[in-house]
Amino acid sequence: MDAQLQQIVGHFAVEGKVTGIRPLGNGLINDTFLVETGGPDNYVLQRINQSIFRDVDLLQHNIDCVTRHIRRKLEAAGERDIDRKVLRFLPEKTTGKSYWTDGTQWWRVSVFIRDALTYEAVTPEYAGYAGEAFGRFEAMLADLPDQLGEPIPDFHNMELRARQLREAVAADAAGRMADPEVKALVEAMFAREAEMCKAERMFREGVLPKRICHCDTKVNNMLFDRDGNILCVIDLDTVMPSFVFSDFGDFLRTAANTGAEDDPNLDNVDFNMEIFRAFARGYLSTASAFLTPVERENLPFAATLFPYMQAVRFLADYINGDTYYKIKYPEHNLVRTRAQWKLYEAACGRLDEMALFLQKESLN
Ligand code: GN1
Ligand code: MG
Repeated sequence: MDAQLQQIVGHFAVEGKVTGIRPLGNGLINDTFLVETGGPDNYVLQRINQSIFRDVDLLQHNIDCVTRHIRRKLEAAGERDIDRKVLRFLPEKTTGKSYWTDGTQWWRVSVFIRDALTYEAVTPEYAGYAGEAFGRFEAMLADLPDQLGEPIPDFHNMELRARQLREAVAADAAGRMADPEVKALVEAMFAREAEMCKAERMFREGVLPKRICHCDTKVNNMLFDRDGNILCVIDLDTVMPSFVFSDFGDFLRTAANTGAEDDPNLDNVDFNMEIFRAFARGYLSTASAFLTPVERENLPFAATLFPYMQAVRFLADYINGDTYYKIKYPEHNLVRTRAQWKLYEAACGRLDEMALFLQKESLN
């Protein structure tokens, strides 16, 4: 067992003797470990990527407010087994804060939720449960009394993401613009830019609200019980005010993709309408109460926006020389870009079908 990690865990009030610490999950940003103990609970230790989350105080403030609020709601609703339905972060022993830092690295510990399963892909049935869960998550946070900040400013702002791509192209820090494929992808992205930035325009016009959203609704950020019900939504780093498109679109970006996010074989990548229908139906069952007509009408747009935004972000990172996402091989961000672009085009081809489905659902 890594002695340094063990010492870091020692700053938190874990119960029981630590018997093992090993890597957990496959997030692209933070480093995550499972801490095994002889006590009643195991724990999750995370090193927060501070080059991305620059204001850890603000980040943890958001997470503390959100978990506290959800816990209260679950208690008020008379839920049982609450510790499996919302994350619980341990206080650091001397400061009482939900993180510990030595000034160069930032760490936090949460209770590992027992008997929970994670998936990289879901069935339509599970997608339906996920839709309900995200609608409920947004509904529960609608009356959050605290003010949340943006741990990554303008995180899902498409105008910003397009600007960052433009800056990456101009700087060409890794000399990758010489590749004609990269150039063609950049051009294809800019040709769709105006259309894909419509949410920001609607927001400025006052016709689209922001609500507190999760903003990283990948399939693997959800914990399921053995029956496929969602226990809990994890990875709360990006919870912040955003358009509902964020949660709707980003879930489908991973769940409705018939291939992997970084699938090297583009024949595997397509937009699965069965997953769309199941997820949308589940989401509407809990979100209909608060969605405005503009939000609802644009849910199909959201399903195209997120593969587009992710393609823009992966390509910008590739052009910048891979400074943001963890990569496993030199072309990884380009391979990811191709797969997300293919998914974007597939989702665009289904826009009418998605709209029709949602219209029919609203009549039911
Ligand atoms: C990152 O941390 P992780 O792997 O759950 C990223 C998301 C991207 C995702 C792509 C803070 O999420 O926005 O959609 O990778 N998170 C951040 O897989 O940038
Ligand atoms: Mg994650």
